[in-house]
Amino acid sequence: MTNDILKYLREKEYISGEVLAQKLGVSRVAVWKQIQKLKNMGYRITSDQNLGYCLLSRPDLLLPQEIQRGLSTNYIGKEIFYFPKLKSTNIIAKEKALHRAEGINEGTVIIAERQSAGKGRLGRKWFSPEGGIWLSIILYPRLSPSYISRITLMTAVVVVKVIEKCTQIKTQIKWPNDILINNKKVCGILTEMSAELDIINWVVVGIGVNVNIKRQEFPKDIRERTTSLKEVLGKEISRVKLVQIFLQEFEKYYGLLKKKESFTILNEWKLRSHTLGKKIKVNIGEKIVTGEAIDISEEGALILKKKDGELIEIISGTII
Ligand code: BT5
Repeated sequence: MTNDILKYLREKEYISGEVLAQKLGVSRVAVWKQIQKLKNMGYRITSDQNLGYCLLSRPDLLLPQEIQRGLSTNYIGKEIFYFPKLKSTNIIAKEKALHRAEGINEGTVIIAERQSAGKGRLGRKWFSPEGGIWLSIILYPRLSPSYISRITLMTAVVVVKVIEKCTQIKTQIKWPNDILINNKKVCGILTEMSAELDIINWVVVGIGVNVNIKRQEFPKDIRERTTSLKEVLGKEISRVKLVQIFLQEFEKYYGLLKKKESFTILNEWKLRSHTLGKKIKVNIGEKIVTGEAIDISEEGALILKKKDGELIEIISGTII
């Protein structure tokens, strides 16, 4: 019912409790209760004895009704599960992805104001206080598991485009999953999947963007390597808007990927690469390899030219 009340509150400057009750077919007390609920969520609503209720401002919370208002996607974000706090949106998304048969559709989004156990790759921690965007999208692509790296690259391209669109800030992509501003990390992507030999069961794409977070809030051990949009811009920006544009762009690029048109995505990735052309060291688990990053393969692997001229393809690793 809160959604309906919000709709009416937005339509007029003032609307009386009586009219609202009539429109919704409930009692005035029920309307009052819903108004209190909205206030508790952060909506500022005044009430005038003669005129009724008036919506003064909306909170910058990532509430589904705010994100979905004016969202022009066909399926990404049509269903949003919202949590003021949870362990990790990827964990919940993975649990939900198992329930496809029970109506968890492709494009379902899990979003949280903060995470108590945000995850990075390889068991690393992801710091996720209030003010960031921590979200995961559930996908069921009919693609081979070899597409997984391309999904991460595609998401990186989408994030870069969205940040540019919303803030005009120039960003770069550090292979495979970091978005940087002036060499500092502003966003990380965590793609997880379950697959059979040649078919993906589900994919969960998690993104974490430091939006309205103050520099001093970051833990000391990562502060020097980390930034937020607020720090770079010197002001806060609307996270709801950013999420809306992200979901729209994501649907567009994911559509290309599903049609196996990776070419555009790879080209856009290369244009914004922080990695290509650089001499780097990559930790690939069992060893560290050194060389020049010369290209990205069609599958999304990093192509490294070693000192002796040998070319190697790295599917997954961490640049150190
Ligand atoms: C990543 O891992 O960069 C993937 C991060 C994905 C986070 C999202 S949030 C929504 C969804 N739900 C989750 O639980 N996770 C996803 P990796 O490349 O392993 O980088 C992790 C490293 O980044 C850490 O070891 C820190 O050094 C650094 N780090 C941690 N928190 C950070 C932050 N908020 N901003 C920038 N760097 C951070």
